[in-house]
Amino acid sequence: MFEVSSQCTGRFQMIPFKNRLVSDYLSLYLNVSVQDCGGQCARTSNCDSFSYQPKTNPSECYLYRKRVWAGKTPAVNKEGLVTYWRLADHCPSEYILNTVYNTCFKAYINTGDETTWSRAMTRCEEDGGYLFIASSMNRLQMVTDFVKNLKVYGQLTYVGGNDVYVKGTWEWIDGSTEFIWGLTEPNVFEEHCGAVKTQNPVDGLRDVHCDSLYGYLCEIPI
Ligand SMILES: [Ca+2]
Repeated sequence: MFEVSSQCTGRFQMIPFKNRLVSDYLSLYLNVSVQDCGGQCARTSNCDSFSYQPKTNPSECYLYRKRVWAGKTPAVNKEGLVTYWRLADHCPSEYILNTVYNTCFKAYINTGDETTWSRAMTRCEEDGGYLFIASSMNRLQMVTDFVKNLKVYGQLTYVGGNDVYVKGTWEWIDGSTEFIWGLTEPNVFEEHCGAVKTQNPVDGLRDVHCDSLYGYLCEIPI
């Protein structure tokens, strides 16, 4: 993470997914440093992430309207590109802060919230985040604790893992590839989206059909 300050401030975090240029960027700056690229993003009110290519001459700095993520389309391969997300200062209302992971969490698991995986992702994006990254046992436990506090017990609930973009290659929104699968999962090749059972998320992830209607878990890093 690095911080940019001058008249405008911003905090940015490098994320694991690399080498992919999302082609609907807001603007391109050439021959600036990574700090100046972050500064341009910080000064641009609707900039939520940027990608920086330090190796070309001139260097390239792309600003985005959203926090772009692994698998986001339209995207093209671009070697050496590193992506950073602008971090929020605080959780939006109705989101719960987790101070261990510096992330905000919200469960859309009430009756009427059920939707498809891609609509759930869009809904999380509208909040400024993405579908929850349940890439470790600690993070699966976090779902358990949060849902227990809510005293809400849903059924299957979408999280951000998927192999929508490269079939058979499962990844999280941030490009990480650690998956703790439930017993016998992933078990169906046509199931390309990740879900957990809110009663017992630590039993591991399941692959499900992306068009199934489920609740979902959103997160926003801070
Ligand atoms: Ca399955």
